[in-house]
Amino acid sequence: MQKEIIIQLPSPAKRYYRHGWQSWSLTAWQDVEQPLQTPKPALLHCMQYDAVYIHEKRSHGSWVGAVEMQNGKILLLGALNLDAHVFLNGDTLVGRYESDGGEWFTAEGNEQEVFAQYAAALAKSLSVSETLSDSNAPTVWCSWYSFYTHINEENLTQALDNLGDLPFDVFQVDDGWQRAIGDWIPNEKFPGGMDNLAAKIRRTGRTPGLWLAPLLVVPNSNLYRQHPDWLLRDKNGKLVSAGFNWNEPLYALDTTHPDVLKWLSALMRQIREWGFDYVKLDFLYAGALVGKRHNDMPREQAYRQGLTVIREALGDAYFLTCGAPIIPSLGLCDGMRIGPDVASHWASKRDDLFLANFAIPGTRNAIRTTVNRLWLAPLVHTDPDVTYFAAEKNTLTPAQEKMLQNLAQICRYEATSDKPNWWTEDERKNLRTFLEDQPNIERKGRYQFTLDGKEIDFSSAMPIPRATWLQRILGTFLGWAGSQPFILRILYKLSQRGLKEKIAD
Ligand code: 9PG
Repeated sequence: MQKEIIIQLPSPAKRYYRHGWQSWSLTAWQDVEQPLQTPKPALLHCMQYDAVYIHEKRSHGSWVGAVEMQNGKILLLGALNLDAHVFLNGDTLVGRYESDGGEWFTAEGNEQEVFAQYAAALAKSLSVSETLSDSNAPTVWCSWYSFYTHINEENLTQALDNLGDLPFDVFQVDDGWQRAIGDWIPNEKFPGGMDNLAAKIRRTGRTPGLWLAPLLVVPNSNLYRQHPDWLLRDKNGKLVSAGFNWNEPLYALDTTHPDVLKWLSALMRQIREWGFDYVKLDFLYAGALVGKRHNDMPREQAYRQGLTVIREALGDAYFLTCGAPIIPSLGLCDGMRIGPDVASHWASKRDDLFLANFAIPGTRNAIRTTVNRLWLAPLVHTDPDVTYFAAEKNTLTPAQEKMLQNLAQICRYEATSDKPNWWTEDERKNLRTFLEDQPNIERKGRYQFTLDGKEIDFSSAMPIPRATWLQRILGTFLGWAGSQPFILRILYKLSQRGLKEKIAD
């Protein structure tokens, strides 16, 4: 048990490996001479990064940090327990637990080796089963990136039928079926009920999958009105913000409240009873925000306690975590999203230069963080998010689409969200080959691999663009605007208009 550890670097630091807090948070090797700017907007800090350390000026990251030194070697410092952070402080690496303290792991040497050793140590301390790493994740068709929330019984049934005999194990219904965030009952677009839809999916030979964000609550829900005492509050009794999405402010459940745990357990059993055997639980970071809990304990321990109850209630369902604090989820889930969302575009000037935010949906952001987290593979199925096959429906170049597909094969987690009627005959064929092939993968370097002997290089997705001072000034204004709920509401309305065209057949 050690609250703080300080390690002298044997050789000066060149690059620092910063590890993001939750699925979407930036994870990358950064040049120590070029500190990162604070990402914007502030209203979304708590849903993309760990807000506690958002203004930290030193290079830093969650649970683990590594330094590439002048002598070419890697020095890694990693926590083996929860609620820990690592900082690069001049010529030392500093690790600190937020609460009582815990165990530390250090290793020096070859990059692949030190990360593998850390993963092995984590497997022990978090009791991760060893069988996971040898198995493939199921192949998934997911509704999000083509329908967004505009799903209903008819269009999903249509998509299901149109998949034909493509080898997808899972048909996963994403966001849009629920009455409200907090009220996990089907809305008016699903008059037949979720059990009915699950049965329909099952009849096609696929496993029914469902999305929920069970730790979030919006003011517009019955849960919020009925159980104000279940919500996470700060020491002054004020509700803790869990961000802003779906045009609504978000709040979090207190997973140390016994009634919340009972409710979570009942909810998970309900989903299983409906017939869903693949469950994607999203926005899970909400359970690990700073607050004063019913049962006082460190925030990530509170989260892990909640997740333990969820895991138990889910039984043998496949459990995918998303928007999830990484280390506190290990050993309790089958799969984990290890990067931000992909998007139909490669990168965005607004997000890269004005907002300095690399956790926002975008294909380059997704590839960057996912590749830098591949060392997690022995501990969980690593989900890089979906791949695109319908070239007409996105602005990615063929090479960028291919890079994403190669990454999915390296992760052995293959999914798409394209509407089946978007594919040309050739694209359908490519998708089939992608799902059926199991290429032989070798890692050649930090960003280099071979797939069946063919060289793949992810280097072009790695740079972290830097803004000019003018862009920074404009960014300050944009960041302010992005933190005003009324401006976000206007942007939401506009995006909904553009969406109609994007999701059209
Ligand atoms: C459904 C989606 C999909 C998707 C999830 C998650 O504001 N944000 O930073 C932000 C990031 C990701 C996100 C939503 C908002 O998407 O990753 O696959 O399930 O929710 O709403």
